[in-house]
Amino acid sequence: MLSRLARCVSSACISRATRQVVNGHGKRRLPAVPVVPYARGHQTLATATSSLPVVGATPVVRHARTLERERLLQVEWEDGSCSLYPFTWLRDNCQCPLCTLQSAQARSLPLAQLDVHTGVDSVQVTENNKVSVIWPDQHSSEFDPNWLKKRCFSPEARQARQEELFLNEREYWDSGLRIPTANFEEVLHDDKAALDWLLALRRVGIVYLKGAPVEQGQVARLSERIGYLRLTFYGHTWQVQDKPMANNVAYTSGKLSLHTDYPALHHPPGVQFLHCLAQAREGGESEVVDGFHMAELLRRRDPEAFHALTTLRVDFTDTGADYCDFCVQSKNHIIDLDHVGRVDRINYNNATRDSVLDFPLDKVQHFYASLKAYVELMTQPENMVTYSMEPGDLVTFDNWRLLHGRRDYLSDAHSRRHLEGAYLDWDEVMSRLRILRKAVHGDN
Ligand code: OGA
Ligand code: NM2
Ligand code: ZN
Ligand code: ZN
Repeated sequence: MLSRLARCVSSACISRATRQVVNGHGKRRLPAVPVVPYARGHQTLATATSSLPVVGATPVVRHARTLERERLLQVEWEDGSCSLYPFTWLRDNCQCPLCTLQSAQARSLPLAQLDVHTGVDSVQVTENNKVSVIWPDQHSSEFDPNWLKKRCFSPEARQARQEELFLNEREYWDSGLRIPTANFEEVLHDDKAALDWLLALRRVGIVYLKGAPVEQGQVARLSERIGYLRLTFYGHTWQVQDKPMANNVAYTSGKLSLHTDYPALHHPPGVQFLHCLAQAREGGESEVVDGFHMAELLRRRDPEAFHALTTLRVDFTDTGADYCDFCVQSKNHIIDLDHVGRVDRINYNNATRDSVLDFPLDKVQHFYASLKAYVELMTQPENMVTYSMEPGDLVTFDNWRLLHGRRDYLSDAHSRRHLEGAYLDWDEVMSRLRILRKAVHGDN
């Protein structure tokens, strides 16, 4: 029985996309993350976005049968591979109008009505290539082969499916990055251009848009292309200018060292837009670095520093008034890891890092040394990309991944530097990306 399962699992559902991450022994390994050999300057989006999902033909079911003892349905596909599906899962996901509210594509079957020990009365492959299941209470379900194949439980199929949903594979970069660049109006009006923009934003972490009208309101227009923007205490959109009695270091003409925005929130904005309306006569250049890449370098070169920054929770604080008055406190790791240990989010703004430091005395010195090691890595010229925004340029970037900064600038009555900014969250951006992918490439 074990060998039968093993045979089935190992041959099942290894799609083209996942084949490359399965080595000769059938063992999974994490895909290597390449540092892209970019040359200086900008690059078009066409070269920044690569692999698109291949829309395959409908898979044909050769045979379907039950493995009674294991309570699994085994589907053998035309190409000889097979997939296994637990009875309980199949019953839970019956697609009939009684079990699913079709208009919402949502489950209407309550868990109370699910027998988690259910058997199956009979199984057959219908003339139109569907898998039909009759349950012990004579309820019947019909499963579409495409739908089933997509939900195959093999590790390879699951990995491919998760990558398709969440696009967590990133291209790491350093000072050689040519920032992917597109035209602002094209992204607003053309679905393919918008899709390429969001794919590059996800994969590379930064996309430059040129040709935006030089007037306020453009970051809001671009947010509407996605859905809606993220309101914070700094307003729906916010004006980065040298202001008297600035309520944030960003609103001065001073240098901003590399930072992510808003680590004072427990859920910092995922995506940031900055639109240049006026540049300074002198200074004001932008700097960006790939925080994920730098974190991986730190993990390899200084594991103890990496450990400190991923385990110590640092207090951040932000008090003042803008959209309304605020008194914000958070505790964040400088480097957040996900459940499998991949770098997930960087939370670091030296301006809002609190003087309240909530760790034992004997951890303080090591924390500072660790943070310094990370910051020194990212400020190396070989890791940083510098550019100067011109009026009409609009930069979009992953605020969970990139650290950004600006050089100090000359501020006087004749030349007032002015950027307008807005935040979005990744859930909304990924939602638009999936819809555009469907519109441009069709559903698969
Ligand atoms: C900010 C910021 C960049 C700039 O406002 O948080 O990073 O170039 N601004 O002024
Ligand atoms: N604003 C003020 O972490 C931060 O304080 C970033 C940036 C919105 C430009 C806030
Ligand atoms: Zn049903
Ligand atoms: Zn910022």
